[in-house]
Amino acid sequence: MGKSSLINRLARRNHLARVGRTPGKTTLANLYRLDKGGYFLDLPGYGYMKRDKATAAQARRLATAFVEHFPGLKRILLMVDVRRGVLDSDRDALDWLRGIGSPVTILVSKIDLEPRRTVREIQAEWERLVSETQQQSPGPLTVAISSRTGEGIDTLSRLVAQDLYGFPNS
Ligand SMILES: Nc1nc2c(ncn2[C@@H]2O[C@H](COP(=O)(O)OP(=O)(O)O)[C@@H](O)[C@H]2O)c(=O)[nH]1
Ligand SMILES: [Mg+2]
Repeated sequence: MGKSSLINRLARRNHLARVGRTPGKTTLANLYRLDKGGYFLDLPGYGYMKRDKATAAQARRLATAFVEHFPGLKRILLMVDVRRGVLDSDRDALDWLRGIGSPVTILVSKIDLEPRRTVREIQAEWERLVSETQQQSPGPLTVAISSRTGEGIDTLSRLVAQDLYGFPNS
């Protein structure tokens, strides 16, 4: 999906998070403590990955435990691959995440792999979907990013700083 690559970009480090050859294989949660305070939590994905049902259910339980009991959760970033479009499992996840009450922002990832127009279309589709039940959300509903080219990383970086420290200082 590109979560580890994004974390390395945000942290300006090359090997902080391990980038996998088989995306979406990690079933562990990774917690990053930020220098200026606060945490960035990397949770495994859901649905489409190549793994058995039991493991998928376990990943979901792990995510649920963190997300529902983490105090002061400022924002949920849901990363989706621009090449995949919107899947049923994405809608399910969105339904679940909405119930948590923190603002949800979709990170449309790997945008270097698609033409600009396709990226805009996919992003608009996500924008519509999220706005259905989240009209008055602080911050953007979607951010298009590429950890390869760096596009969108500053925007996201500022959003995280805004959420955690109240001003975009990173
Ligand atoms: N083209 C492209 N590939 C990416 C991007 N981000 C990650 N990848 C690749 O996708 C694969 C999985 O990346 P990783 O960061 O480990 O994803 P994770 O499993 O979600 O943590 C690796 O081969 C990365 O090089 C991106 O923005 N563009
Ligand atoms: Mg990873």
